[in-house]
Amino acid sequence: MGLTSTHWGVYRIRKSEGRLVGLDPVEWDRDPSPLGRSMPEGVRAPSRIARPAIREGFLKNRGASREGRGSEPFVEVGWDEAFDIVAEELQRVRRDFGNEAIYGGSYGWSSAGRFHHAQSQLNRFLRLIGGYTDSVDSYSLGAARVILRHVVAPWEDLVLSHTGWQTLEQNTELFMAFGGLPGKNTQVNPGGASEHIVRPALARMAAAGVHFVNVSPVRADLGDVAQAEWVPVRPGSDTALMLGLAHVLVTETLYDRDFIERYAVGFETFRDYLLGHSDGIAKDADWAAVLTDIPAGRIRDLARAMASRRTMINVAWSLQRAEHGEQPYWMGITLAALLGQIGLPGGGFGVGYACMNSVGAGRYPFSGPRLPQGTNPLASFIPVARVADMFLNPGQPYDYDGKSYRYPNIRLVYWAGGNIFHHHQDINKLIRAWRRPEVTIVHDAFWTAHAKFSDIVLPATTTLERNDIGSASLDRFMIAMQKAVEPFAEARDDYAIFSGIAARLGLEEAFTEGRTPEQWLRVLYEESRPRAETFGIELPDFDTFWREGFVDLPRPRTDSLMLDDFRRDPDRHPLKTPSGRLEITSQAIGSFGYREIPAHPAWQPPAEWLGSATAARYPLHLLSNQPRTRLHSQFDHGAVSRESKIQGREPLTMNPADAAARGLTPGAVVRVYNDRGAFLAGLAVSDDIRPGVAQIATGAWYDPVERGTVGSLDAHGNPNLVTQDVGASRLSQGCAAQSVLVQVEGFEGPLPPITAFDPPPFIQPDLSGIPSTDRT
Ligand SMILES: Nc1nc2c(c(=O)[nH]1)N[C@H]1C(S)=C(S)[C@@H](COP(=O)(O)OP(=O)(O)OC[C@H]3O[C@@H](n4cnc5c(=O)[nH]c(N)nc54)[C@H](O)[C@@H]3O)O[C@H]1N2
Ligand SMILES: Nc1nc2c(c(=O)[nH]1)N[C@H]1C(S)=C(S)[C@@H](COP(=O)(O)OP(=O)(O)OC[C@H]3O[C@@H](n4cnc5c(=O)[nH]c(N)nc54)[C@H](O)[C@@H]3O)O[C@H]1N2
Ligand SMILES: [Mo]
Repeated sequence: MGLTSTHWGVYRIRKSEGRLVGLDPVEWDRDPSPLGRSMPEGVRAPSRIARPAIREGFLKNRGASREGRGSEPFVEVGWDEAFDIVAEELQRVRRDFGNEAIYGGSYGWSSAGRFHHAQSQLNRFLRLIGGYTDSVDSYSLGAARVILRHVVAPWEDLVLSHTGWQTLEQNTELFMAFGGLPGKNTQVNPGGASEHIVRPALARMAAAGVHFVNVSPVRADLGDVAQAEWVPVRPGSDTALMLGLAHVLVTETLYDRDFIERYAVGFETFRDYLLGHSDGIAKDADWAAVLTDIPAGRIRDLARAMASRRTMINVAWSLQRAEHGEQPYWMGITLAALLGQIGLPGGGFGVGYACMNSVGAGRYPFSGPRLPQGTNPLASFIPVARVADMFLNPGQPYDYDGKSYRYPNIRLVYWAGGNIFHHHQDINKLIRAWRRPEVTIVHDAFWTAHAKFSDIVLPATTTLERNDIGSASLDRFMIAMQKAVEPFAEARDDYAIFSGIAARLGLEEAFTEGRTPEQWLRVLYEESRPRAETFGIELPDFDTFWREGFVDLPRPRTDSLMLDDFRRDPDRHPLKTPSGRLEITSQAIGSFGYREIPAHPAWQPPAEWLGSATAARYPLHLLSNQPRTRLHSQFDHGAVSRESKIQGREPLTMNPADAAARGLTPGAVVRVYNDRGAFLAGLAVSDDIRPGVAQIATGAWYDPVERGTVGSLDAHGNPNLVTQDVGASRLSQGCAAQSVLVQVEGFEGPLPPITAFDPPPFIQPDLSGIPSTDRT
């Protein structure tokens, strides 16, 4: 049977009488993800977009009607009419305002498969028509990406060179996991996770006697290692904890002075801060204990243990998705520098173990087939998480990484492969911002909130409805992805959609290069063979690959060892920092003059955390982490996600004491709120979450009780109703979703129904052309 590849794994397609009935994990995957179970039924769900649809007001009055976004019904139209309108709007905006007025930053994970990758197709199309305003960085790693390149190395270099799990198993004695090592997150990998390696690796390490310390408000973040030690830190206080640890290392001279001297710059300035010489406050264990809720004695013991063992310090990405999110990364690396084990097997630091499957895979960083996207002729960009600010403040200045920029004036927004009404913070602010552009266009397979808030909605196929090639960096297999079912209703591939629009603009040949999708697959695959050869990998020809269904790529003979060449000879292998060394103090960052991020790592209290004045009114810190039951918002309507809901709502977990203090019982529907917004959730209680903290996964589809309305209650549990839309700092402008305080109360009154998975209302609905079996 043929294979398909998703961000959460590779599956064999099981059919019965021509119908897709199941996706079975491949035999080589020892820890397959259950998420595949959501797909066979999920791709034929009522929330599929059947045909092109245009918001009623837009059809009549175009941009003048944009207040109607999210509330007005849609009119279904034919593809020709849709293409005409899209082409007309693109031409108008380009002519009147220039290409800069098109926002194509289109953040989102799309689907696996290298050719039918929605965002790559969009980039290729928009670059061909003269460019667009783009986005840089990511929601995943906004703060980390910027700080890492200043103080150690570009994130891309680090992530590809993480020390392999096998080396950790053989050498690490103590694994300090800030944010834990949550198995749930290792289900996925962008572009494909053909073999799940992390949980088996953790089991081997535990068996080998590695001691794991889970520094997290949530015990389950290291739930795969039964004997892991739990340090239930206050959310947002990890930098204070790390400073407390560093204080012990420095004052008890447990740190590696030779390492610091040879490999780092700026230690003295930092030491003066740490010891309180520069500001009168010693960042000692007692100081840290007050901020973190971790007793001083325990902090001292941990520091001494770290200094006496081969220690790996890993910092989960969640820690930097916060106000001052740069700090735990900078400070984590500083702590590793003090231990002096960077570049040694099993020691040093990690910046993403267990955040995804591939980190630490120890494989060749081989670049497989990729769609050529061209280059954007325009330089216009924003840091991705500033998107609502861009819409709200055209022409206004903002800072980013030491420079000052102005927000462009966006007239047309084009999205393919993302869901901003899932991923962006402060949805009520987003709704106001989203009313600013004149036109919003989206391709998706499903009626997500993003689609419901758009003017022009074009139905895309899903992975299972087309052939493609699965190939992700550091992943073990290349996969011949086989079409499993016919496209739903009138859905088309993103490629076909852009080809149709390009034809209206006289650019069809330039966009398609005269190729069918199948011809593209062959060309992209063949183009990747010489790249493979540079790693000594011999790929079979395309026909053999397609016939056999996959290529098992060889592993390098030895695991990679992060920064070992730098350790061997820092003069011959300097870092890409200004000094060529680890920058414990960064002159560059100091020169930017940002008050909130001085020249060395420092504790900067966030505006929202349990230590701030706001906690008097909103006494719970809300963690919105990655979901176990889906990838972000994808297949929230699928079986695995829906089985986890409580009274149809996303589960919110609280400590039993916090629930009891509010008179709340498990299974109840609760209202979670702050000054920014409110959502409903289903209550779960657990001793495995520290008091003062509530946790809800991201990804429940936004379900406003009053459609299209700022301030509406969300019936379903999207945490971005309450999160803050502020930059981590002016340095990175990264997303700060984790810094948020809320209150939780029982929900009284009639429960609003869940309508998130229903299509929007249509006028003149004409479903006659759609086979009734596709509608179930
Ligand atoms: N509060 C809070 N918010 C967060 C986070 C958090 O931790 N807390 N995490 C953030 C992070 S790290 C991320 S990465 C983002 C994720 O945010 P997104 O990447 O926007 O989330 P997805 O749900 O993966 O959205 C992908 C969309 O693409 C569609 N799609 C899939 N395949 C195709 C295709 O072939 N063609 C087209 N046209 N569409 C397709 C899917 O149906 C889906 O609607 O969320 C961010 N938001
Ligand atoms: N199943 C599944 N896996 C995924 C994804 C998904 O949607 N579904 N998304 C993928 C993506 S796009 C990304 S970017 C990665 C993200 O990887 P991460 O950002 O690391 O993932 P999260 O689950 O948000 O956070 C990990 C844990 O950190 C803890 N945490 C939160 N705040 C703090 C804090 O202040 N201090 C400490 N010490 N701990 C804290 C939370 O309890 C949380 O469970 O995950 C990827 N993996
Ligand atoms: Mo992410």
